[in-house]
Parts: sequence; C-alpha cells; structure tokens
Amino acid sequence: MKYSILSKMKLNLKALSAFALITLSSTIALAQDPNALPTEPKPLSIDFWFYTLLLVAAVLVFAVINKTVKALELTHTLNGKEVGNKWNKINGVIFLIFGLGFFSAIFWEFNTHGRQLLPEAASIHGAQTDYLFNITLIFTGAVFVLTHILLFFFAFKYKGSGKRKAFFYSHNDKLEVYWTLIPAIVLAVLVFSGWKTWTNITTPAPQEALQLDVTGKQFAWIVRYPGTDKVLGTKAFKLVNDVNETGVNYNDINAKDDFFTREIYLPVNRPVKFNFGARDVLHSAYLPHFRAQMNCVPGMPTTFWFTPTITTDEMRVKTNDPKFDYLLLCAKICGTAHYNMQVKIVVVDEAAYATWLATQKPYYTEETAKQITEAEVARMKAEEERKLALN
Ligand SMILES: [Cu+2]
Repeated sequence: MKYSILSKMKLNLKALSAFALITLSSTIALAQDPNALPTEPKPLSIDFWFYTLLLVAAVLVFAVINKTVKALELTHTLNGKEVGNKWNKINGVIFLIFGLGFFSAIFWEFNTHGRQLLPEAASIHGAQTDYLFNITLIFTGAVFVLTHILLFFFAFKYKGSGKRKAFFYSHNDKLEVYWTLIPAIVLAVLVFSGWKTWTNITTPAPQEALQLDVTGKQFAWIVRYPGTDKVLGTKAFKLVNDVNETGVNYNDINAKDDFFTREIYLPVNRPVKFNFGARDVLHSAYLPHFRAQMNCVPGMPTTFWFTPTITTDEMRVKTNDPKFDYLLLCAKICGTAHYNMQVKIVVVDEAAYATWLATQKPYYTEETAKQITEAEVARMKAEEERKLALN
C-alpha cells in the first residue's frame, strides 16, 4: 500500500515533467522557426503566442515544483517524520529577507530618484503646497514603515512551531475605537489643511498683480504683456488672423501699447496673474518650479496667480547649476511637437525688471496695423471663397 501510493505519485510527477518539457521545447522551436524569413518583421500574433506559451510553461514548472515538494512531504510523513516546521522556518526566513530587501529598495529609490526631484518651491503658494505634501508624507510614511516592519518581522518571529498554539482573540472594543478615531482625526487634519491651502491659493489676484496673457497653440506659447498702462487690451476670437494670432482688439486703447515676448520676465516678490487661453486644442500651462498648473481651453479663459520669491540667479546658486532656468511647459499631449512647447521664465529684481521693460516696444505700429488689415482682408476673402465653394 505504502509503495503503491509513492509509485503512483512518481508516475504523476514524471508525466507532469514530460508535459512541461514538451511545452518548453515546442515553445523554443516556435520561436526559432527555420522557415521564417529573417528580414520580415515578426507579426504581433507570434509574439502573443510565444509569451502565452511561456506563461503556460512557467505555470507548469511551478506546478511541477509544487507537486515535487508535496511528494517529498508525503514520503516523509509515510516514513513517520515531522515535516511542517521545516517549511515554516524557511518561509519565516524568506519573509525576513524579503522585508530587508523591500526596505533596501525603498532606501535606494529615495536616495537615487529623490535627488532628481524639483528644487525648493520658488513661489509663496508653492512653499505652502510643498509643506502640505511633506506633512502628508510624514504621516503616511511613518504608518507605512511601522506596519511593514511589523508585517515582515512578525511573520518571521511568530512562524508556526510545534511549541505554541495561536491565541484566539475575538475582538477588543477599546482597540477598535482607537484605530478608528486616530486615523479619522489625522485624515480630518490633513483634509482641512489641504482645503485651507487650496482656498488660499485660489483667491482672486491682488490689484497690483502684473497681468499676463498666455495663449497656447500647436506648438508654441504666445505671451502678451500690458504696456505702460499696465492694462491688457481686450481680445476676440473673430479677430484672429495670420498676423493677429490671438485676436487682440487694437481698437481698444489699452491694447495699443501691449507687447509680445519670447521669454517671460517676472519681478521677484510681485504677484503675477496669468490669463490663459488656447487657439486650437487643449493645452496646459505647467510651471513646475512655482508649483502651478492650469488647463488652457479654447473659448474658455482660465487664470492662475502666484508670487515668485526666488530670482533665477539665486536659484542657480541654490541648485549649484549655472545653466538653471525656470520654464513654462505644456502638460497636455496636444500633438506631435507638444514637447517643444516651452518658454523660459526669468525672475529678476525690480531694477532689472524695469530695465528690461524699458527695452520692450509696443507691437502695434503703423506697419503692423497695415499687416493686420491686409491679413484681415485675405482672411475675409478666403472665407468668402469657402462659402462660394460650399454653395
Ligand atoms: Cu500643448
């Protein structure tokens, strides 16, 4: 009887190994088909079946190992030997090794990729946002480390042994109150401080804020400054043509001194309000160093304001990078050259800002006025021809 069970198991084991071997060898044969033309790209279906068979083979190998272990255990039991504790010990040690590896990987991740994080926030509200992130990270991080140490260490320390029995502990009302109330209070504090920060950074911009008009298009940003009157001229989509790209209304007196730039200059410690728009598709103005991001939607003006606190020169010293520059990027995949949508931002002191401002010339001149009128005539003509063609 004893021998017949064992021989049956051995037979099963042999059959399973043979099946696994056949599957593996046929998978390899499939992958190295001698009739396949080497120059032809492999169709996706072959890759799919190759990996499916590989998965099946892996499952079978696992099943074979599992069966071998079971068979070994059975042999031991049949021979009157104790088996349970040996595997409990191995599992306990594996848990400990895995736990140590897990924490080493986390440490490595923080140490390696942590260095690639953004530098210190360069705006008032950015510092508040970072503070919020850090508080959340401290709370959740502490819980994460503590629970995982307990998980791996307890699995090792209290692994199954013949010497003790698990203690039956049905419930404890006090303990349940604690582990419900403490997380509830902590989460309430986090949510409340988040809400407070959000209301802080989304209040209307102060009166003295510098106003900027930023329009996204495939694939560039169009930046318009108000001129000496500090008021941006109005705009309308119907006025858009090849020359007047954002449809500025030059009949508006406030628009006459507005100017366009390729780089954004900002005076430090002065609030700046961005009025965002888009000409074609959705874009997203992303200013990572100031911790600001806002969608730019065609036909729907959006806005965001912040106060820069660190000049470009100061940040170059802080980051120890003489080439450091603040950037305005697009954070929506808006087309093929999306990655190219960036504008340099230069934060300077008031004196340097005044000097730069003095060098800027209003866009609207006699010459540009003529070009805009010509472009408008051409646009209307094209529109007329399009209508005729449709009729
Ligand atoms: Cu874009």
